[in-house]
Formats: sequence, C-alpha cells, structure tokens
Amino acid sequence: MIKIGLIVPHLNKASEFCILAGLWFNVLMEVKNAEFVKGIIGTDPILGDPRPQVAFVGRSNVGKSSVINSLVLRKSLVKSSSMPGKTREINFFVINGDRFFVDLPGYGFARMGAKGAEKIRKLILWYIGSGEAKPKLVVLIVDAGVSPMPQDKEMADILRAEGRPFVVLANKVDRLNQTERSHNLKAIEAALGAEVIPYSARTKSGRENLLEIIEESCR
Ligand SMILES: Nc1nc2c(ncn2[C@@H]2O[C@H](COP(=O)(O)OP(=O)(O)OP(=O)(O)O)[C@@H](O)[C@H]2O)c(=O)[nH]1
Ligand SMILES: [Mg+2]
Repeated sequence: MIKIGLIVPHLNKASEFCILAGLWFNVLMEVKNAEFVKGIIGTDPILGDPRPQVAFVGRSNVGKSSVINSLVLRKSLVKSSSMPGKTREINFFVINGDRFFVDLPGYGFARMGAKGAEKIRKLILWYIGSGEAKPKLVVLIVDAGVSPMPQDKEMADILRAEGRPFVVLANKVDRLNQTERSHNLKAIEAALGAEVIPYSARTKSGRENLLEIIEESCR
C-alpha cells in the first residue's frame, strides 16, 4: 500500500492512520460481483452453505429489492417494482463469491388477502426463527416517511427475541426535508427501540455506512 505521508508530508500520524484506514475500508467494501443463486420457499441445501447471509426484511414496497440493488450498484440485479407483493420467495444472491444477500418477501400487503399474507408471514418467521438459516445480520427496512406499522414492531420484537443481530434502515429519506427527516427518524427509533440508519436507495445516501455494518457482521 502507498505510504500517504510520503506524498503529503505535512500530515501527522493520526491523519495518516485515518486515511490509510479509510483506504483499507474502501477496499473491503467494494462489491465486485453479484449474482442471483435461487429462490426458496422452505428447507433447502443452500442453508447448509457456510458463507454468511445478510437478510433484508420489511413491509411490502418499502424498497428491499432497491436497497440490495443500491448496495451492489446494479439497476436490476433484484427485480424492484411499483407493484407491491412481487417477491414471494426468499431470494439468494451471492456477493463477491463469499456471502449471500437474502431478499425476503414483503409483509403487510393488504391486497394479498389473509391467506397469502399468512403464508408470507410464516415463511419470514421460519427464515428468522427456525435456526436453519442463521443470518449474520438482518436489515429491517422501514419507510422513513411513514410511522412504523404494528408488523414492523412485531418484526423488531421477534428479531430481539430470537437474538438475531439487526439494524433498522429508514429508506426513502430522499422524499423528506431536513425537519421531517430528523423528526421521523426519532419517532422510528422510539417505536422500534433500535438505532435507525437513514437511507435512500434512490440517491444511495447511507450506502457506505450500511456496507461497513454488513462488513463488520460478516467477519
Ligand atoms: N423515492 C424513493 N423511492 C424508492 C426508494 N427505494 C425504493 N423506491 C421505490 O419503491 C418502490 C418499491 O421498491 P421495491 O424495491 O420493489 O420494494 P420491495 O420492498 O422489494 O417490494 P416487494 O418485493 O413487493 O415487497 C419502487 O417503485 C421503487 O422505485 C428510495 O430510496 N427512494
Ligand atoms: Mg422486492
């Protein structure tokens, strides 16, 4: 690695360290490759794969697929749509060959009907709670512009009860002004009892922060 101090001689040791650490992190965070592997609806051999899984869960249409696309800098690795309820399976994507991003179906889509909604709910709970999948990190995505729904609270409670490491991502912050943004983030934090990361899959704001958290959890 290039020694920064040789190029910028006035830097003190602390700044030099920060820049080197920054370079190191950037190398770690680069997404070089992302591929769809398969969709599952229950027990599957892929769950026995030792590579770490990072799962994305949240209400239908909240932007789970878009968040994954923003992380891997691909427009349509994961199908995203203005029609809620498109994702019905648990979709596995392999990232840089050494970990999985897992796109879960969205909960709380009214038009799915009670039976369809219950099926999706059971599938999500099985993934999170059965012990077969063991995700290293669950990214619980909520809409930054809407108060968390009872299902979001239930999901946060289940993740806590199951002892699954999770972060709350408040997506679509690009739609909010500064005042709305800080007000809503506080409200979401209070409702879900967890720290909230502001995010926009559209502008990619928050991307580096989330990639670092993912990197930490997969180590
Ligand atoms: N403004 C804005 N729109 C977004 C953002 N993220 C997603 N969207 C839009 O929200 C809609 C739903 O996005 P998806 O990524 O398909 O949502 P999903 O959670 O995967 O939806 P399901 O698979 O149906 O549960 C699409 O129209 C996206 O373009 C964002 O950060 N900002
Ligand atoms: Mg989706």
